[in-house]
Amino acid sequence: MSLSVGVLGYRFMGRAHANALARLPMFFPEAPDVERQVLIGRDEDALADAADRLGFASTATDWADVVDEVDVFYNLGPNHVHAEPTIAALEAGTPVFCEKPLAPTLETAEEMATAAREAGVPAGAAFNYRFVPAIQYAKNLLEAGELGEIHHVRGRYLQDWLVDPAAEWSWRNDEELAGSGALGDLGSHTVDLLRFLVGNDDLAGEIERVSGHLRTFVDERPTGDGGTRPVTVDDAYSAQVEFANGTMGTLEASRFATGHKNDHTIEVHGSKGSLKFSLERLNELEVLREGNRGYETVLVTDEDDPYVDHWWPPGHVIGWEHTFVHENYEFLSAVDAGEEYEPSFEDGLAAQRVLDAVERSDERGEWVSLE
Ligand code: SOE
Repeated sequence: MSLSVGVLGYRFMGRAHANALARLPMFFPEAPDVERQVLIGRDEDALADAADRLGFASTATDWADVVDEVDVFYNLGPNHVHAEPTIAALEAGTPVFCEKPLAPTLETAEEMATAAREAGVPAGAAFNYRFVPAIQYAKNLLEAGELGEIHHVRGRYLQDWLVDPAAEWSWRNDEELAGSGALGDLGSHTVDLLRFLVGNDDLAGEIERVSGHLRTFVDERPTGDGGTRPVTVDDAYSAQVEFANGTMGTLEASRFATGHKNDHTIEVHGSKGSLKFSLERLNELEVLREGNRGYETVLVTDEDDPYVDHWWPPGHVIGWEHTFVHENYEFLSAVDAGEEYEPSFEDGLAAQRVLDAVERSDERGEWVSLE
């Protein structure tokens, strides 16, 4: 059966997911056939050009005309556009794949998760970094107990695209449109990855309380038409977190980390060993195994490593865009089989709870327990 897909959004994430859909027949022949049926956007000229380049059969300027006409709805729009079309699609019984973070606020994320529960169809949160082979290799090590009791986790996501005060204002700088800045945009990835790696009860469990700090370094930006608009979200955050089983976590993200472009690193320290992952070297995992004096660098590109056999022989490394192919393969396979998909909206909501607690902690200047 071929799945018709309607996609809202055609810029950065639109290209990443359209590229992923186009790769599936060639590299994941067992994936369901997918028809890129309709691309949704507001600017008709830009939309027509994007539909042509991204391989969509048609376009629409109103999502309401689409969400009950396709087999799957992708919401790749800005955060403030996630809820309404997604809930409408779910109420029409259409499975949804929504970019992260789920919503600008915890309250809206709860509404979206409730709609997904009531719809009873797959609702995926597009946390693509779960689908890095090295991350799944790390998860397998952790769940096999190879690192022992987990004492520390550390997640850091550093970019520098806003360090120039002349960098233009965008929706990502606005609390109404985005919800938060680096916290939601980057911190949501880190929180989800830590939940994926050590979130089960045998390891760290869930994050239970946080102490957060948010900072805006530049509070007004040019809008390109000679005007300016205020920045009403964080440029950077840091947080201490405590997991249910006592694991200590240190998290941070910044859009002002000069010299760092897309530097997402995860570290885990256990009683029997440690591991370190860096997105800038995403084919590798550094592992300190029990009894060894130093880390070994594992090149996670063997045929039996996750997803690698779909691509190239050992050592022929993959890239950032391949994580989108993997997540689209898994999501569309779940839709086709009528099965659950993770990360679901429950995972999106769980991440949103942590983001909200970090913001509340920053406001109060004290530790905050998750509700
Ligand atoms: C921010 O610049 C951003 O594009 C995030 O929105 C993405 O989720 C991340 O994967 C890369 O950086």
